[in-house]
Amino acid sequence: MRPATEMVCPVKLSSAGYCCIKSKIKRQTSDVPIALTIAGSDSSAGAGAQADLKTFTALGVYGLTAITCIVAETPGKVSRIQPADPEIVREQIELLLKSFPVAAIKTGLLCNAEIVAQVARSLRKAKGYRLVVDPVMIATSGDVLLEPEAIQLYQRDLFPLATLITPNLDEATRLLGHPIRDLAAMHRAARTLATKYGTAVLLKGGHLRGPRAIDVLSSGAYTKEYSAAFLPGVKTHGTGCTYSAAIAAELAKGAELPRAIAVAKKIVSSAIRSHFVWKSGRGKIFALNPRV
Ligand code: PXL
Repeated sequence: MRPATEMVCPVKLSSAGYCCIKSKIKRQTSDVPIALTIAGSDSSAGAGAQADLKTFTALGVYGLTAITCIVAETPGKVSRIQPADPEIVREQIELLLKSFPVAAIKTGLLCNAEIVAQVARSLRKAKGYRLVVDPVMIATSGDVLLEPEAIQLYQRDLFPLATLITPNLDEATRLLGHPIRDLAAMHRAARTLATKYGTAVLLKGGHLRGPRAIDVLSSGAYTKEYSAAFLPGVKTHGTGCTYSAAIAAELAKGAELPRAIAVAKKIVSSAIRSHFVWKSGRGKIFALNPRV
């Protein structure tokens, strides 16, 4: 073997003195789209900011995060929620939006009224992004994740900034004040919410048990259904997060809203179909597998 001192770098040094291997280092600006998630941290990584990042990556989008709270949990059991100081939430969002060309943003769990108000203030100052608001209120496990006072602020401050709002049936029931029991009622509810908030609404019907999981998009101008086979027996955790993150990723790539939702619906169905399952001391643990 030749001694190290005799090794010659095959490419010339740049003016800064760095060895620049042209074939390996790309110097032009990246054209990968960027999406930001403003969400809670789920320690089990099936929901929240972790699910969003996995989904962004699977869809070829570079993901950024602004963490709103830390949730100690496993699928099916929320053990503790620690909200972040609204000031650090503000700093994460404003720093990221000043520094990166963010094309799309999604909000997930915002935890309390102060954080909802702060997120709205920070987003109002920025321009040029498309916003998906997933109004996370209750976990699949039934645990309450959002302070009731925060729901007023969502409606007053955050919904007016949104390109799309993605409530599930429980969240839409909370927003409307009456239950939604079948597909015809879902159509009515989606239209009412779209008119009330002046933005597009994707009402997710996954909790209406039946052979198909049907969602209804209403934009005021049109209504559209998205349908996929309902997959029984998989204890899902994080499907809502994965869905809204996939929509944000497709919007970041420049897709029109109906197309972004169609792609996202396929990703979620595939993530459920190809789920992981492990045996543990407390029974089986399931996790989604977001991939294209
Ligand atoms: O799936 C809703 C959700 C969103 N965000 C975080 C969560 C959960 C559910 O547990 O922990 C951080």
